[in-house]
Amino acid sequence: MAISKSMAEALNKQFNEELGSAYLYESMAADFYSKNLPGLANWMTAQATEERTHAQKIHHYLDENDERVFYAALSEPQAAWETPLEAFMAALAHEKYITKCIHDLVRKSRKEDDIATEIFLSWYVTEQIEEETSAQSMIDKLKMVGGYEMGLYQLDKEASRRRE
Ligand code: OFO
Repeated sequence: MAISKSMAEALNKQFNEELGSAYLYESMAADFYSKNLPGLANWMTAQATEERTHAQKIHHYLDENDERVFYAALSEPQAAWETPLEAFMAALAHEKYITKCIHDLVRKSRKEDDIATEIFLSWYVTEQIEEETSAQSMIDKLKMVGGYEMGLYQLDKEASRRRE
């Protein structure tokens, strides 16, 4: 069982993208904490934890294929967003970008007739549907709340219950 060197590199790039996602969501969490929204911060921290598991899965897959990961420099994430709605819209846009990365990887695996990697990536394809849906659902709720502070307080409370 072996994957091509260029597939190993592409997966390594995705490994770093996943860590970059975690970094972005940690930054959003920091912004929410600083604005007294601990529930939304908790949501983002849980999301960041999930992103690290996405990275770990790639790490293991590369290990199993006698390859290794290399850590790349992470670019400085944005530190503040005007409103919670803007932060979640940025999160959704980021997830759409990640979905494209995953789909590109699937196309690459098909081109290389690398069936094992294609099947490995299918988990990510499904996961991305969930990732986009959960960001979209927060956007929908924030739009419903509008500028109503009590609504934001309730939503923050609801978001504090997210564990994974
Ligand atoms: Fe948010 O799915 Fe990984 O990056």
